Amino acid sequence: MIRGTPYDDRLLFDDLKTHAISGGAGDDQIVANGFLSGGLGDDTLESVGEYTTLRGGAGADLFILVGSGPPAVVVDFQHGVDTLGFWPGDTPMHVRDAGPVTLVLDSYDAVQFVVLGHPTITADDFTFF
Ligand SMILES: [Ca+2]
Repeated sequence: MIRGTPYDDRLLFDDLKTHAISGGAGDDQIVANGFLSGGLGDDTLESVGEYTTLRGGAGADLFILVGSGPPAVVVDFQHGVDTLGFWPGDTPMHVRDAGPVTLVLDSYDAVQFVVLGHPTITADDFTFF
């Protein structure tokens, strides 16, 4: 487990290995593959690999999916508080399934983004850079 400090940390890993990272307190930026946890603060969690699990924790967190392939899973999205972010050039996505607890966004046949535990997601929950 890689742990951040109580301050604003930038934890960047582009090696595609599976990391377990906790940002701790502060407004952290975590870019990696694996199990990413923002903790307290307004964090940015960016998935760079496959099967990444993103947990923002408390605060207004930004979840970013990069690339394609098996899905990134957001486990604690808070409607009206957190944001789902996309970079230009990301493959167009559409909603495959929007059940009471799960939103699945995919492109073609590949699920890209799974959001668990949301009561409602609207256009205001997305940002496009
Ligand atoms: Ca947080």
